[in-house]
Amino acid sequence: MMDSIPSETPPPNLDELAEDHYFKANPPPKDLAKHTKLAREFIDFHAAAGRPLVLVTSGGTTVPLEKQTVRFIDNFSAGTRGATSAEYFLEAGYAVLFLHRQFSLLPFSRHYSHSTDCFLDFLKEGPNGSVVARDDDAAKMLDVLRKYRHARESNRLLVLPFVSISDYLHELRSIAQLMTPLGPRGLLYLAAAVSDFFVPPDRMSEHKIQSTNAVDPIKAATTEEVFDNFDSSPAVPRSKRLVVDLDPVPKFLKNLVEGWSPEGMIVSFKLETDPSILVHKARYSLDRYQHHLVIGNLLSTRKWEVVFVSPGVADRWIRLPAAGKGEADERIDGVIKDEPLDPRTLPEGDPEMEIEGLIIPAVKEMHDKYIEKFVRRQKKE
Ligand code: 9Z3
Repeated sequence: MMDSIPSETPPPNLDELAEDHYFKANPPPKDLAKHTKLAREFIDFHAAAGRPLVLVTSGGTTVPLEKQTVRFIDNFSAGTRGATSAEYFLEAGYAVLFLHRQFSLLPFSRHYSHSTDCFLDFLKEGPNGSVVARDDDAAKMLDVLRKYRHARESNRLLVLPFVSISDYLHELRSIAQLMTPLGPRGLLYLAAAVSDFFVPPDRMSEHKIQSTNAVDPIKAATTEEVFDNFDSSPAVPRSKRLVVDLDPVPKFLKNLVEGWSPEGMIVSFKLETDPSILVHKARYSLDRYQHHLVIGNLLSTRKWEVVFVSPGVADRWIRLPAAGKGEADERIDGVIKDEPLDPRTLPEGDPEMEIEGLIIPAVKEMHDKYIEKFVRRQKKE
């Protein structure tokens, strides 16, 4: 007897399976529904106006060690890149959805927070019991205030917070999907410092991890499970050690490019500390995820230079000019460099210049071309 011919079932898509598993296993942040409602209204408003909209992600993502989180792992990012970029995007005519780590730097208020000064140092007593800006700070504050008011009053800026890595991924997925009506006018600018490792929920303690075994007998008596994440090394008493065993966070950039936001332009950042691998890693990420631009930066020089890595073109370094040099280009002291700067001999720059002031116009130029190409292709079809 002949075997029946099996019906043609497509092979399972491993990226989709990993996505499904991750988002089912890791609970969404409690405000996700509230945030998606705000994001939908904001996106639809700007999509209807035909305005470009950028999702800027910013700040570090925490890795909780306990479900009722007392302790977590964090990273260095204060959100400077994201908050500063958001201001330049607004200046370039974008609406900005700013998805940031709670309490990290925010556009506009960043000029007066997290600095060595307290914001009260910018103020003085004015006439009739009023409070006004100090003379030295007034002009700049007025400028920042006007830009901030304009962004708010024209509904150009929506600010949404996240805390943990799983909050971030849930928010990113939902917002990216909501950006569909923008088509190519949607830009995703992923500057958040995303953790590569996490504790999966099935290995995460519900309660605060104990540093002694004082409660073990109570737990044993009540037959409650005792959380166990300790190394069994006999050299150090078991009760004094905490061994943290982290899984890799699944890479969702491919899902983002192919599924969540297939028409938007996607810009990711690549952070390294070793200059000899930066460009290679950026190119690798681009090849692997097939998105549109990777901006590489080194921890030690990130405020002075970045490298643009995009498909089919040579790497492009963008640097702040040395003080007094005026023109910002790929040149430092007349020497064209296509290698990273030496962090020990960074040039004295103009303190008023920010590298995001060079990055955003360059990204916008690429985005404009991307939109044009998309529209041309659509007309042909
Ligand atoms: C960056 O590389 C950002 O530029 C910084 C900004 C985090 C260095 P600050 O907040 O720092 O201004 O102090 N962000 C992306 C780093 C990242 O996590 N990339 C991931 C990856 O390379 C995900 S796309 O795999």
